[in-house]
Formats: sequence, C-alpha cells, structure tokens
Amino acid sequence: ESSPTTTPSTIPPTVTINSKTYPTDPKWFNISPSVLALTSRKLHLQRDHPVQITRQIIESVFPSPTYRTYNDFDPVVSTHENFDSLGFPPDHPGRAKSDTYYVNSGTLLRTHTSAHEAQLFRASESPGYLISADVYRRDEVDRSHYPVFHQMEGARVWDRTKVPGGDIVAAVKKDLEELPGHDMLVEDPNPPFHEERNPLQSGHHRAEEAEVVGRHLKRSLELMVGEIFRRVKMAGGVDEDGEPLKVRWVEAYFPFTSPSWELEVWYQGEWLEVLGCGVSQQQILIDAGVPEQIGWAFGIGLERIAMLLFRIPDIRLFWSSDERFLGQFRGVSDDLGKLKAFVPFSKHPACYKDVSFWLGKGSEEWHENDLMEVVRDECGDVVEDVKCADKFTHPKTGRRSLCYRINYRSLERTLRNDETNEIHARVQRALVERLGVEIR
Ligand code: FA5
Ligand code: MG
Repeated sequence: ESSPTTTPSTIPPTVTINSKTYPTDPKWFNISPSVLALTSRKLHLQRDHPVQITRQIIESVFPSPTYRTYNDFDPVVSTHENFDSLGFPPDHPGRAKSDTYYVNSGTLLRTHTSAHEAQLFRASESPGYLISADVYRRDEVDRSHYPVFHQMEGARVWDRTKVPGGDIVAAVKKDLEELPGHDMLVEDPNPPFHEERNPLQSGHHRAEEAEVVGRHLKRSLELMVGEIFRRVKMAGGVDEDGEPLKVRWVEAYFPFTSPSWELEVWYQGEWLEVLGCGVSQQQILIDAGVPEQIGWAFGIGLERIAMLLFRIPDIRLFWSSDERFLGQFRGVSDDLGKLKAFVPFSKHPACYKDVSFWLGKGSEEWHENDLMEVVRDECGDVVEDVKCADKFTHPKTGRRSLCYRINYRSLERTLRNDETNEIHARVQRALVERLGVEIR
C-alpha cells in the first residue's frame, strides 16, 4: 500500500519548515519542493495582498474583544489535531496520502484551520475567535485550485455556568438581538435538524439551545457575506440594478459539527459555495476541558472570496511577485475605500500538449493527484490546467492507458515553443521516473 508514486525521488532525513526541523518518514513524506517553498509565504499576513485585505474585511465583522484573532499558527500539525480531535473516522478519505501532505505518520501540513479548534477551545481566552492560515491539500490543477490556499475559521461559545441563570437560550437570544439586521434575501428551507444527516446532539443539547445557537451562527455569517458583497459592489463587481443580495443555506456534513450547513451566494448567475459551518460537536469541547460550553464554528476560503472582491481570474496570481499584480492593491490595507477590481494584464497564448502513457506494474493504485504534483514540480506556475483527455484499458492485457492534456500558459510572458517542448519533455521524464509509467 506504500505506493511508490507519491514520493519525490530523494527524501531528506529531516525537513525544516518555518525554522523548525522534523524527522521525515520515507513511507509517509510526500511534500514536494514546490509546496515546501510556499510554507514561508503567509500571504494572509502580507500587507496590501488581496488575501490579507480579504482577511481584514472579514475580521471587521467579528469585533474584538468578543472575537480574538490568531493569524500566525504553524502549518505543521499532528494527525491528532487535524483529524482525530475533530472526530474524523480512521478510514476517512481526507487522511489519504493522495490528498494530504505528510511529514511522517503523525505529522502533516494542516488541511484546514479547524486543526486549531481544540487548542483554542481549551485556551478559552475569549468567547469567540478567528484564525486565518495557509492550508495544504493535494488537488487538481486549474484556475481555481492550488495546493496551498488560505482559510479563516471562526467560532463562538457560551458557557452554561457563566450565563445569567444558566439559561443558554436567553443568553444567545440576547446576543442575537444585539446583532444588526440586514435586507438580503435568505433561502433556508432546511428543518433545524435531520435525524440521520444532521441530528440534534441530544445527549448534550436541548433542541431550543441548538436552534438558537444555529440562528446566531446563521445571522453572523449572513452579516459577514453582506459586508463582503457591500465591498464587492464598491469595487464594481455587482451590477447596480438594485437587486438585493441573495443567499441560501444548504445542509452539509462535517465530522465536527451537527447540524451543519454550507452558505451559498447567488453570483453571476450561479450559486457559489463560500463556507461550511455548524453547531460544534460537544465531544470536542469535552475533550478540550470545557464541557459546560456550547457553540458554533465556521470555515471559509479566503482566495475564493478575494477572487470575487477583486475579480481575480486565476488562483495562481495570488502567488505572483509581479509588480503588475501586487502594485494594484497598494494602500488598500490602510484604506479599504481604495478597493477596486483587478485589471488583468494581457493573456498570453495557451499551448496545449498531450502526454499518453501506460500505467506501470503494481499501479492499480493510480492517484491523479500524483500526476498533478509531478506537473507542478516540473513546471511551477507555467501550467494553467491539466485535464484527463482519454482513458483506455487494453482488452487483452488489461493494461491501462491514460492521456492528459496540459495547458502551458504563463501569467507573465509568452512561452517560446522550444521552451514549452523542453518543459513537456521534462514532465514526461519525471512521470516515468516518479510514477513508473511508460510513455506511449
Ligand atoms: C472545511 O475545510 C471545514 N474545516 C470548514 C468548517 C469549519 C466546517 C468549521 C464546519 C465548522 P471545506 O473543505 O468545505 O470545509 O472548505 C471550506 C471552504 O474552504 C470552502 O467553502 C471553500 O470556500 C474553501 N475551499 C475548499 N477547498 C478549496 C480549494 N481547493 N481552493 C480554494 N478554496 C477552497
Ligand atoms: Mg465543501
């Protein structure tokens, strides 16, 4: 099961990430050099960067001191923090080496900011918190997916032993009434609970308690989305036809919340998922030593919001150090009134090249993400997307053949033909060396 496919050709005995050194395990280590190089970038902390500006806008909706912000947690966490502490079952697919970057069997690059929930519930420094951080997922290659992106996590708790009369419902209701109103259209056809999919945590919560916590959660997040879209409008990204913003709540599933929802926004003719959230699983609070608290949590993708706010067409741009990109956001951190849409620089021509290959022996375990990674390692950001163009199984031998179409297009310059050929040849060599395939 230790597929040879996922590991860079040479594995160093240790790896240093943000000046801490960790022992690697060759059976687990699968962090490619290109991803490792991004662990120090911390775009959410870089002044005038669109990811940082987006964080600032969201933070403005969750006032201090109720919500404390934590923006500099290390990306290296334990499997316990990232998965076990949140109730992920042992066989959850998110744990697979094909989806997650591991340092060794017990250490990985966090896949979400929820990895820090338990530690903050335990610390209990404030009734609410916000975390923003870089997160890492092995994934496909296209204009909206990148192996590193940023999330913001938020949570809010109430303590039964500290609210007046021990009355959680009254306390949350009071906080809910103090939240501002809004005029957006909200579709929420979901019953408060669903017996199988989204049950009340009946051993811990009364229905009225979980319902009012859910209402506080939903209103808080509607206000956040309202603020984001007020800014999108300022930047000229919403037609001025006076239509109010339309959002909807969709039932969702997360191992660490119940009930759970996703919030979607109607934007440019389609529903766009912006965040996941729910009433926190009581077991997390119990394990964190605060069994008397009840609360909610959410997680949102910052690039996805930044792409809306600034009309940024390609997720690779966030990592650009090109002045034509960064220069357009200068001064916005200090004055959000200066926020305006990004003006794309001219698009350079696309160059499509195919690679066809037979899978090697013992490669029943083919993971497309392994190929995506090889392509990123060899080409960096000159690849815009990679798509499977053909699949074929030989009728006699049963051997499998795949064909992928790679779109080479730099954001910064026109690639020369000989240069693209050379990169493509390098990709083919690396696929042979690292994934054991046979080029057709
Ligand atoms: C999570 O990561 C949960 N931790 C969110 C959560 C937190 C739920 C707390 C409940 C309580 P999910 O994988 O759906 O869930 O990601 C959350 C958000 O991150 C998505 O809504 C999306 O905005 C963003 N996101 C997810 N994957 C990507 C990606 N590959 N690229 C960019 N943004 C992404
Ligand atoms: Mg999701």
